[in-house]
Amino acid sequence: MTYPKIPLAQQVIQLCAAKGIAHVVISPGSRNAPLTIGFASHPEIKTYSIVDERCAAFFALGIAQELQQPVAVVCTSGSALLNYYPAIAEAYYSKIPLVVISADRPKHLIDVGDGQTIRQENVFEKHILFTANLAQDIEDNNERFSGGETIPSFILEKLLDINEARIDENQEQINRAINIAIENNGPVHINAPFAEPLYETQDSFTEEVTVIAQEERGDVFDQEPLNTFLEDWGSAKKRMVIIGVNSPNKIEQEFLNYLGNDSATIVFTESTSNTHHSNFFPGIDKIIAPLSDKEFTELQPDVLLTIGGLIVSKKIKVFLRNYKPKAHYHLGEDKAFDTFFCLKHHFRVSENSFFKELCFSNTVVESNYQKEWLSVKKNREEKHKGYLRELPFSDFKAFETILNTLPNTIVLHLSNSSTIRYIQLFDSNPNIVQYCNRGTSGIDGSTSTAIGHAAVSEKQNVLITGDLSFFYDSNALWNTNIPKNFRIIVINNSGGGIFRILPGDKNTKNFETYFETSHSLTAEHLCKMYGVDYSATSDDNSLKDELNSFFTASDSPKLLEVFTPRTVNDMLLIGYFKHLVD
Ligand SMILES: Cc1ncc(C[n+]2csc(CCOP(=O)(O)OP(=O)(O)O)c2C)c(N)n1
Repeated sequence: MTYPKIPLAQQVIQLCAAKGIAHVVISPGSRNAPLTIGFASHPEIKTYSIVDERCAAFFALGIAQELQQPVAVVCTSGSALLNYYPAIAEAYYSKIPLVVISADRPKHLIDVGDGQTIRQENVFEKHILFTANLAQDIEDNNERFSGGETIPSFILEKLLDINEARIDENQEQINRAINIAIENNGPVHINAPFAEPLYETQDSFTEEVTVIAQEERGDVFDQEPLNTFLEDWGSAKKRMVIIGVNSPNKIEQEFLNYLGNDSATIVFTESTSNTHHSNFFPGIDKIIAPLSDKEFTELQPDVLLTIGGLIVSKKIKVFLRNYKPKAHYHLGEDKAFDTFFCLKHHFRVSENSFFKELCFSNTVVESNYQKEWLSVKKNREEKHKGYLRELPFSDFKAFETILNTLPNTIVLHLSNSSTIRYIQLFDSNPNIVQYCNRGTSGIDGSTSTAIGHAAVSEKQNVLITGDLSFFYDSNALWNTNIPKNFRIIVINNSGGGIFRILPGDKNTKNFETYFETSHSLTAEHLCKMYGVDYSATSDDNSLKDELNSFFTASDSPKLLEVFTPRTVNDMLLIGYFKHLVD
């Protein structure tokens, strides 16, 4: 084994391993050499090398998303670290334990004209759960204190005392950072200053570390809010549940069935909720987009329970802000958002233990709420099928064809923004788990996240992405860890199709230049450069042909580029929403 001599680097590496960090994504640099050398040598840690830090951090996020474990990223000093920011913000809002470790210069070398140096301490302040600004080991600091000269013994003794205290403090800070990432599901930053020499190694760790255990979170119910909830819920004839981003199998099916079989309850689900029941209402926009004021009043719930992470549908947010329920409760162990400005209480407990309490309470009421809206749902389904039967080739049609062809066994990744919105209009296949970076809804890391997820997944992973999102994150393909069975489908509508769909004005001056950013790029050359099999299609029949063999085993990952008509797509979608009420 080859481990760094620098005690602080030894502490960081050993504590990461002891806390179960088994995957570390490293970007190249010199200041981080002590960490790189040690992590790469550690028998319990798998390391990945990715040059672009933005991609590296999203790749790590994908690993953490699949394994539900903390994953670390390691980079050098300077702007390298700032490139982690998009993924840190995504991890912050999507509640993913990302442990960011940056190497830094010693404090006295900051802002004195040294290269590759910025102010790294607390640099992610607004979107980080905790920052451990570590102190440099004094023993290691021959740059400042010895400068090649012998230090008088009385000074050396003092320095060693200070050093002892620093080592303890560093240890406490590293423990705390990793514990917080695990306990609270989110990003943390460990900033570690190292002085030269950076590359000196030894065969084993000599620095002893103390592991501080993280707190186990128990499900503790506050009886009073639970009683209030049961009263609100029990007396409501119109109960609404919305399930946002949620990991598969998190909520026991028994409880989902309980909700699905309650005649007073409507459960709206998004495709990223990964929850299913025949009485649920997937495709929120399909149900509510065409509603009149009178119908909105009929749909307005007495009580609302939200579960899981962020909600994609803008329409439901507008609806519930205008037609507020009497009370909104949120359920889940992580942070709650007051999305509808009427949040009454957040049950910070696991969904399953909450539903156990609910199922034991007798809250059955007579209600037609679900029945009436199920008939609206049925009607919309028929209209949906009729419209798609006649639909010319377009984004919408391509999504239908692709969704009908996806194998049952895959994990599906979706980019922002119209991709995830189109997908929501279709019923999800219950066998297919779906993910999308909805924390910040960025177009900057979808491919990297999907590849990270795929790298540790036993299943085949498929990404469906828009063209801007794909080209934005094309460095994601600069990665030697892409599984051969990984598949990318680029819906290339020659620009940001979402801007034609959003209620902005397409006649705005320079719409195509500054909003849609239309282009004629194709993914072909990138595929050639990165060794990805490439094929393209621009009509429904050839799309079906391509999809026939697209998912079967291959020697390289594959990308299918689907060209759709830029100026027609939006008209067809607008026509769809009109057709739903005709
Ligand atoms: C990093 C970042 N920059 C800008 C945006 C704003 N934005 C949202 S969607 C979008 C266009 C996406 O275009 P594309 O990937 O081609 O998908 P389409 O809308 O055509 O399906 C942009 C620029 C964003 N979400 N994230």
